[in-house]
Amino acid sequence: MKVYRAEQIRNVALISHVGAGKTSLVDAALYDSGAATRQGRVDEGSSVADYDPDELKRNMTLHAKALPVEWKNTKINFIDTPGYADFVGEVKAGLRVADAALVVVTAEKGVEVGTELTWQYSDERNLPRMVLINKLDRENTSFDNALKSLRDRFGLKVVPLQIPIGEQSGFRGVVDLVSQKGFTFEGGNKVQEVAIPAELKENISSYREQLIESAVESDDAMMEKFLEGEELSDEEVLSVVKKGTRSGQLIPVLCGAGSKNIGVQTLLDAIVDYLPDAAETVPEDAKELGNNLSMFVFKTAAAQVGTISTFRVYTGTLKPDTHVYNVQTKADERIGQLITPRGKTQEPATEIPAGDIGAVAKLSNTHTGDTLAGSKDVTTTLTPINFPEPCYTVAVFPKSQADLDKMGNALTRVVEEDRTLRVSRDPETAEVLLSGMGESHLQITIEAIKRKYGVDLEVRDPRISYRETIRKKARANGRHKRQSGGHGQFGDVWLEIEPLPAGGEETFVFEDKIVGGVVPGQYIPGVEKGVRESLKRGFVSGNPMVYVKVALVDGKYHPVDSSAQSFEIAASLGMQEAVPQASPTLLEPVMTVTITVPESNMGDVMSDINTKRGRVLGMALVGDGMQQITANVPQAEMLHYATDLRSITQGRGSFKMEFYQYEEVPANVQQEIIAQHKKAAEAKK
Ligand SMILES: Nc1nc2c(ncn2[C@@H]2O[C@H](COP(=O)(O)OP(=O)(O)OP(=O)(O)O)[C@@H](O)[C@H]2O)c(=O)[nH]1
Ligand SMILES: [Mg+2]
Repeated sequence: MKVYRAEQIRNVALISHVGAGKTSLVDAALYDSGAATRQGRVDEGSSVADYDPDELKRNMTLHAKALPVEWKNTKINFIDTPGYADFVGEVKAGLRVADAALVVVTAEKGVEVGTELTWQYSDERNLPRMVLINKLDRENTSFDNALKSLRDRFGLKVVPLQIPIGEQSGFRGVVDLVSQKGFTFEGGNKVQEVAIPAELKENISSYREQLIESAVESDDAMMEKFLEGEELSDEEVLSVVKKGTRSGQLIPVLCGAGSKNIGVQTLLDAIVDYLPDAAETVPEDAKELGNNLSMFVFKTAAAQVGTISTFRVYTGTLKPDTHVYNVQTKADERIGQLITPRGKTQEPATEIPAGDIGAVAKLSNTHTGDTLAGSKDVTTTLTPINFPEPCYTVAVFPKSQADLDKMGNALTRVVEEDRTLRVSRDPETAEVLLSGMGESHLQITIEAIKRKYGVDLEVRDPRISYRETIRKKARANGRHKRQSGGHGQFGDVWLEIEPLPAGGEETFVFEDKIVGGVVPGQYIPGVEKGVRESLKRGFVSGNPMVYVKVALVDGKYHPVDSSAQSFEIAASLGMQEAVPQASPTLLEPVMTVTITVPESNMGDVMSDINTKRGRVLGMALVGDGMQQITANVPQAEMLHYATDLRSITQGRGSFKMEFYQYEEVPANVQQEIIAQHKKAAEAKK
């Protein structure tokens, strides 16, 4: 592929609700531009873009990918992204290096939840955008309805740039409202200019008027001309549409059916004509670096040839066989061969200039989100990707010893690739926890770990760290006596136990109340140790006991047979006696949960919290029709909340949570936990 300068490059992220047809569109564009000899098809597994085994298996895009399409002396770097909500990190990564977004909606559904969410992410980056109303070939679709849903949701700045010729099975082309020309696409990648069908003529002038009216908002001189009733030339219209699109005052709407290859070439033309080029859009953080080479890595993925890092160059030019410095990790990285990535059919590149996207293999110390620079003098990093926090956690277990040995490394690697994953170890349960954006995200990660690193992992719900405590005072004796051969063992203690204030600073207090040396001082540490150990093990559920005060009040010793160890055992036996008389009970971690949902979902979210044994603390309006609910909910009920909330709000809701305090578990739930513990303990025997 020839080298394109920034002025000839358009970096366009494709975003949508899941399945709107983004990938099919890229496959058609690759075919139309001559990069592919046949049109790849996601349904047949022949897509150039969706080729990863996990993508093929699920028939959906899982990774952000750069797919350059050469069109009219311009390189359009499409960045295809997943529509499925769990992969929001990939969408954010794709948008991070794009200069514009192409929002795809279907003619069937118009605006969907995924459209709204990805629109919002584009707003976060102030990206100019265009909308494609896709799948216009399908039954029961309507351009007008889809357009209406767009304007209702995103405002009147959303205006058609094209209107369809024919509808549903008769959909065959588009009329371009600027040039007032008609194009039909019938058979493969052929396009034909046609006369505008008579029945559309009337519509066209009113749509064109609407387009111009919105576009002139971005240009005072043109606005004046327009208001005075003067006719604008086609060039003038093109230039104001361009200006309006770049400033975000206008969002042009196009028509198509990607898989049928209708409207794809007119879409490519519009991208070249109206979307900003890479030279216009150098961001402030990159400008500061002057001519120094700087590049931003938005994707890393393990492949057979080693890790492939995909990046956008912001300043300077990257050449093969050079060195770059990783500003984050301070690593010196050797750049070998340069690659122009294009799904499964990558090409070698001679250089990657500013504004373009490229890839290299085998960077050893570079991860997603890192900045690479041509010189060590560069110390500031480019703006990172605004990844969301993980909201779903599982515990992972190796299936065999071999898996155990390789597990740590594999987890570290996937977390470096995918920044919406986190690995941690629960210090209490000693479980390894993997957190991500949802059940599917984690499941796909586990499958990828098996395929790429040969590590077989099993997933379970994380164990909840319960606590035991007591509700009243008790007094009991513990006596350890053994006579075996010569030297015996003897210890005898009386313990008094009582609850400490729950939630207080102190979780355990030991008091030595021995008078008259009935238990000699040298054995007391043994008693305390025995008590502590038994508290650590727990008495009813296998969880540690807290908030208890234990006093050693009386005891006996034997001048020859007693030892610290004998007293340790006696104390432990004493605790076993005392606790059952002291109304032992279970405590569970309760979380403070902050949930943001559309107002219309409030009722359902609150009643769901009730079924989860939660307490709503308050709610507040946070703008844009969203409400924030704060509640305390037991952790045990929140393990699958990401999935529950998604189904209640169709994906519009989000939540955060943090530990609040330990609270007593209701009796019926306690019984279940205790029964489960008994069963597990039996199984171990
Ligand atoms: N009838 C019709 N079907 C289409 C069109 N475009 C795509 N499809 C079908 O819609 C389904 C989803 O297409 P994809 O291209 O994978 O959609 P996507 O937006 O990339 O999906 P995700 O990446 O998973 O979000 C496939 O079955 C396609 O064949 C179209 O223009 N018309
Ligand atoms: Mg896709």
